[in-house]
Amino acid sequence: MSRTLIRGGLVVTASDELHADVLIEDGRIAALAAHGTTAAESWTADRTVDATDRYVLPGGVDAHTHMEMPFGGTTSSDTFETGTRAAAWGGTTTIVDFAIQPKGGSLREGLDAWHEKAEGRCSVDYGFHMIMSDVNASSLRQMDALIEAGVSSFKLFTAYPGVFYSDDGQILRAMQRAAGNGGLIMMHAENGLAIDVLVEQALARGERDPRHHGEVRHALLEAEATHRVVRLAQVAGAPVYVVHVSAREAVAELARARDEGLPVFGETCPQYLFLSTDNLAEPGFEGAKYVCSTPLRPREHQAALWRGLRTDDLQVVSTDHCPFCFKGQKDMGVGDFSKIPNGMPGVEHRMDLLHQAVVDGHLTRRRWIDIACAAPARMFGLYPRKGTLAPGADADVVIYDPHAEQVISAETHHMNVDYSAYEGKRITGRVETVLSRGVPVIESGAYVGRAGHGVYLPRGLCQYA
Ligand code: DUC
Ligand code: ZN
Ligand code: ZN
Repeated sequence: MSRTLIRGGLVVTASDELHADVLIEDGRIAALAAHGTTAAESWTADRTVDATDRYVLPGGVDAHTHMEMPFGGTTSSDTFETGTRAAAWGGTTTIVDFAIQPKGGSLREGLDAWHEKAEGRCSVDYGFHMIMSDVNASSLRQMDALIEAGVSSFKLFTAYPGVFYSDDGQILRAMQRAAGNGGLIMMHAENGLAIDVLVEQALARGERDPRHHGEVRHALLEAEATHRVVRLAQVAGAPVYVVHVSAREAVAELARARDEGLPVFGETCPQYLFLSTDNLAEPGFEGAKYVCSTPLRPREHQAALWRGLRTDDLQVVSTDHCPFCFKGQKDMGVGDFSKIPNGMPGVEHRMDLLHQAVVDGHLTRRRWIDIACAAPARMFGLYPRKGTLAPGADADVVIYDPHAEQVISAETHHMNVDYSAYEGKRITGRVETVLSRGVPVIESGAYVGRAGHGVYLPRGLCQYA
């Protein structure tokens, strides 16, 4: 039996902060005991990690990534190997990525294809959601088997007509199925049909720069779709989780529904909390670096997102990590913003950016761990194996130095992408050591992990619905 002891740190979970020593046995948390007590002093271990003046955190759970995803005529630039290694550098020890049902194909085919990409390549553990790009009688029935296979959440889109778009009838049917089988429907909520009209009109007027991407994907078209999917879910009697919420009007729709007692949940992402349309309007073609959907909003929207995170109208911060290189991928849209591949890198910096939010006074430490670790684990049926530090949980542990200073840069990041959306941003706090199921992946600022250490996580049902 291997035993590791983490001594002297401040353990922070979603519910507690305590100066405690943590004992790990065979990849799981065996016990916590107050630092300096006879119980903790009596522990012996093969390996002791000194966490004095450090936080001891559960590994981050990023519930929204797109590794090597074919999209917009190209493929996102992080593989499962490079993307999960970058995740580990940033203190994220679980990702939930999106497998895609091929049009005309089955959910199982999509899942098998994503297993093939990920298996044997990941540095940290991974699960899958399923993007339903072809909702029909057969794929609706297959949802039940996917849940049995540990894929308990299904993403549908009101955006991207001709690609991932589902109409209201298809969305209602999927929600009805989820009401019966316990699945969670995740919605990309933007009115894609209306957006396509505005894209065509903008291009006809000669509005071709990246900043127009933000203008045509109007905040009200996010709010309208959010309202619609919330009410469709209410009619179906199903919970719904709205991904990458960026507009204050959309937060208001979620807050209203939650005030009515509906099982409605929302996620936002660091890019909406820290970046804005000012970035989309950067000179030349620079704005393309920030093209993603939902789009960045004017900075006035950020206050509503922070408030939503504090009041629990938004429960989760994930990254929607979907990187495309500036040279060779984003430049497919020079002269036509609608051809810029949609997506931004971020899997490496979520924990740090949210720690900066603690330093800046937007969040408490416990809320940081809630929205980044515990709530995503609960939302997607992984708790308490993931998302907390408690006896029996996987020993996914981050030793975090809250006083270290770092500057984010593409020169030093580990994601396979040639730019950083946060280039030059100063962050207080840094990941020092990361354990995945008790095994060191990052140790004193060096990668010591292994592609293939990460295992597939079959997930249970949403623990909030
Ligand atoms: N939005 C993005 O920006 N990229 C991937 C898919 C999505 O919905
Ligand atoms: Zn989306
Ligand atoms: Zn996404």
